[in-house]
Parts: sequence; structure tokens; C-alpha cells
Amino acid sequence: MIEAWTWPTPNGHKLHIMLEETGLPYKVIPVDIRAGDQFRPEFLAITPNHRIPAIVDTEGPDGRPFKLFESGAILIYLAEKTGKFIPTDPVARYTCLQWLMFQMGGVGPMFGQYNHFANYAPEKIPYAIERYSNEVKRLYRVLNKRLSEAEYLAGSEYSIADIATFPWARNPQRRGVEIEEYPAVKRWLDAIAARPAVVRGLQVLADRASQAPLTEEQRSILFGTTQFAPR
Ligand SMILES: N[C@@H](CCC(=O)N[C@@H](CS)C(=O)NCC(=O)O)C(=O)O
Repeated sequence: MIEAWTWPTPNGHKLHIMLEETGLPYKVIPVDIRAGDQFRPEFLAITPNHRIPAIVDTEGPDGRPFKLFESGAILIYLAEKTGKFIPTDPVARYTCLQWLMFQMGGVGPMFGQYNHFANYAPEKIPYAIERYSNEVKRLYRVLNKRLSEAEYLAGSEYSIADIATFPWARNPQRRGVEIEEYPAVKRWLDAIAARPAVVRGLQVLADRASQAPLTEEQRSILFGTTQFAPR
């Protein structure tokens, strides 16, 4: 049984989709990051980084409970545990890991910074918005180039690289992007969105997702004194 400590955000959806794709038995433990659940002692005991997602595999590698955080590491772990969505051929395997790292180091952090400065920053800073907007578009261009030459990011097979990138690349309008400018990304997004396990994964905690403006308390939890208090 996988305990999924999670919330319906792009990083959370990577885990939800992977769990649905692999068919592993799992239990969702909601961590409401707007309410500050990420700072509760029981969650900090799993991840000192107080970010979702994190998992506990009640039957870990040595048969004992195993805790893991960082969505990329979790995807690799679950792929290796099930033998699914990570190629075994060395070239395809490292190509898969290359695109997974591209998501973890580029797409996630940069799209996140764009979202922060465009939608959450209390003042609109043109330099920051333009910098991250340019970077988001550059990353979409890189994805588009790759997906013009291969069906999926790792090559011919759907893999954890796609599972990691899809939740960030969908909803291009939220990233200030016109998807028609990236036709190969659009083709790939449509194909992945049609997968039944992806549809089910995106439903996990969907009733708790919110686009509502942040209250002052939520702002402190996510971006202010609560977030940055030493722990
Ligand atoms: N590199 C981490 C990033 C995780 C992350 O940033 N999670 C966000 C939600 S998408 C979070 O937990 N935010 C809570 C907070 O900022 O306090 C991963 O991929 O797991």
C-alpha cells in the first residue's frame, strides 16, 4: 500500500497519475498546503522539505515502511517497483531520465516562478514577469522540438518523463502560452489527456482544488513568515 501525502497541484498530479497508471493500491492523505498542513509534525517526519508530494510505501524495498519525497524520485521508485513506465534499454532509459530531470530542474521551477510573479506577487514586477514568461516559452519550444521528432519524451514509449511533464504543460493558458504555436506539444497533451488513468488521476482531490485568491493567512503560509520560519 502506498500512502500518498498529496494535494491537487501539478506536482501532486504526477503522483496521482502514476498511481492510477501502475494500478498500485494507494491511500490519499490530503495535505492542504493553503491551510499549512505541510508544517504539521506528522508530515515533517516524512519530508523535511515540507512540500507535497511525499509517499510512504508500507512494503518498502526491505519489506518495511519506506518514506520518500521529491516527485521525480517518487516516480523513479514507483516505476522500478512495478517495472512500468521506465524503459529497460539503456539508451531509452537515460533518455527518459534526461527528460525527467529537464522537468524537475526546468519546467517545474520555471513555470512555478512565472505563476508566482504573474498571479500571486503583491506587486507586478515587469522584469520578473517577462523573464519567466520568456523562459516558459523557451521550454515549450524545447518540448515542441522533441515531440516533433518523437511520439513521447523518452521516445516511442509513454514513460515517467511524460507523467512528470504533462501536469505542468497542460493548461497552457495559465502559463501565458498559445498552444497553437506548439503543435507537437498539443498533439502530445491531447494523447495523454485521453488516457483513462490520467483522467482518473486528475480527479484525485479535484473537489479540493481552488483558484480562489489567497487570504492574508494563506499568503503567509505559502509566501511569508509561516513559510520561512526556521523549523
Ligand atoms: N521539487 C519538489 C517540489 C514540490 C513542490 O513545490 N510542491 C508544492 C506544491 S506543487 C508545495 O508543496 N508547496 C507548499 C509550500 O510551498 O508551502 C517535487 O517535485 O516534489
